[in-house]
Amino acid sequence: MYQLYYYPNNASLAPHLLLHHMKLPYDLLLVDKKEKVQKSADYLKLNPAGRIPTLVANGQAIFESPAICIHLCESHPEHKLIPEIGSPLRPLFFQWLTYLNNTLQAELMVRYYPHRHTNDVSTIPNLLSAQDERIAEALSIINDQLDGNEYLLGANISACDYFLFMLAEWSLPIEKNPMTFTHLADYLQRLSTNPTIKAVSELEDIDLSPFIK
Ligand SMILES: N[C@@H](CCC(=O)N[C@@H](CS)C(=O)NCC(=O)O)C(=O)O
Repeated sequence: MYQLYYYPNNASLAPHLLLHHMKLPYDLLLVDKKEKVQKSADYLKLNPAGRIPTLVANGQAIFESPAICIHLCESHPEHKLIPEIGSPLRPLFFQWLTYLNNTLQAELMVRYYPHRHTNDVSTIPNLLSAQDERIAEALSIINDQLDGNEYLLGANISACDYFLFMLAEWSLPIEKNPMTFTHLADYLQRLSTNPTIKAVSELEDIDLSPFIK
């Protein structure tokens, strides 16, 4: 039994998708971000970073969304959401998951929390437009990878695709959003018919209509 501390459409979405895809037993525990519960003393005991998500696996708390995803994939290899050791796709899995988390997600975080990245609020509009360019650059690299590939690693779905779906959803408000890139748009339209993405989006009240061309 797992416990996922989550908030709808937050960084908990990728782990939630994996738990659902693998049909694992889990409790979803809402961290009320509006009430800043992620900064409460009890939550900080689980996750000293005060961020969402946290997964409790066999009584052990784990934070950082990609680490949670890797742990779930490795604990349940029969679901093949991570290539096996020795497969040439395995380093590509780590490459893309890290790129998604360390580049695209990091740029999105600055866009969503711009006030944490400047001492002068008058610069926030400039920060946002610079971020939109940086996000579009990352989306363009991902779009190239999807040219001729059904999924990020090729023919088969992996945890990287669920992670990318989460970040693509967050990127929708920007001008050069994922649906303006040919291969990404085809891919996201395909992903929006994935049974796990449909079910979890319904649970988290995520609108899939922007992904339908
Ligand atoms: N690198 C972390 C980022 C987690 C993160 O920043 N989560 C956001 C929600 S998407 C959050 O908790 N924000 C509330 C806050 O920063 O106070 C991860 O991937 O788990």
